Amino acid sequence: MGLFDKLAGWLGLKKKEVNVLCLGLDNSGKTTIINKLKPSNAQTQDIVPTIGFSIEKFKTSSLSFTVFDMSGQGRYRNLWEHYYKEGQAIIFVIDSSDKLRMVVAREELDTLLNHPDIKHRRIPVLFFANKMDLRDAVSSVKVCQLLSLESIKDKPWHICASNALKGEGLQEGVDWLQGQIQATKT
Ligand SMILES: Nc1nc2c(ncn2[C@@H]2O[C@H](COP(=O)(O)OP(=O)(O)OP(=O)(O)O)[C@@H](O)[C@H]2O)c(=O)[nH]1
Ligand SMILES: [Mg+2]
Repeated sequence: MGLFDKLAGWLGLKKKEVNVLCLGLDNSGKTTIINKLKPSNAQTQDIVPTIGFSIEKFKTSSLSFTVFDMSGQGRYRNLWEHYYKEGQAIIFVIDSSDKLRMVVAREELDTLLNHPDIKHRRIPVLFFANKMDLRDAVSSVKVCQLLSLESIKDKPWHICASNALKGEGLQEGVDWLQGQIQATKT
C-alpha cells in the first residue's frame, strides 16, 4: 500500500475494502440482488444466468465491497471453493418459493460451512430469503428451519426476507453485514 493510500485510510477518506462471496442455487436471485445494490446509473436492465462467476463492486457509507457473484448452476458450483480463502463475508441467497430444491440449498450450505477454508473462521454469513413477493414463498422463519440455521453457532449470521426486484430487504441485510465487518479489526 502506498503512502497516499495509507494517509487516505488514516484520514477516513478511503473506504475499507471487503471481498464478499455471493452464493446460492441458480435462479435464487444473486445477480439481481447485487445489481440492485449498485448505484442506479450502474445497474443493468437485463440479467442473465451467470456463467462461471462475475466480479461486481458496490459501496456503502464506510465500505467498498468487491463481490464474487458465483453461478449457482450445478456444473459451476465446484468453482465456489476456489474463492473461499479470499472471502471475508458470505451472502447466501435462497429462492423462498423453490420448496423442492430447499434440500439442495441446505446440502450446499452444509458443504460450504464444513469446508476447511470456512469451517474455523468467524466469517459473517448473510442469508437472503429472496422472492418473498411470490405467492408460494415460505416465510424467512420457515427458511431458517428448513436450512437449520439455528445450528450455526460459530459464525455470526443473519437472515432477511427480500424482494430483489423491488430492492426490498436488501438494505437491512447490507447494514447488518457492514456492522459485522466493522466490528472485526482486520
Ligand atoms: N419474483 C421475483 N423474481 C426474482 C427475484 N429476484 C430475482 N428474481 C428473478 O429470478 C431470476 C433469476 O435471477 P438471477 O439474479 O439471475 O439468479 P442467480 O441466482 O444469479 O442465478 P445464477 O446466475 O444462474 O446462479 C430472474 O428472472 C430474476 O428476475 C425476486 O425477489 N422476486
Ligand atoms: Mg447470477
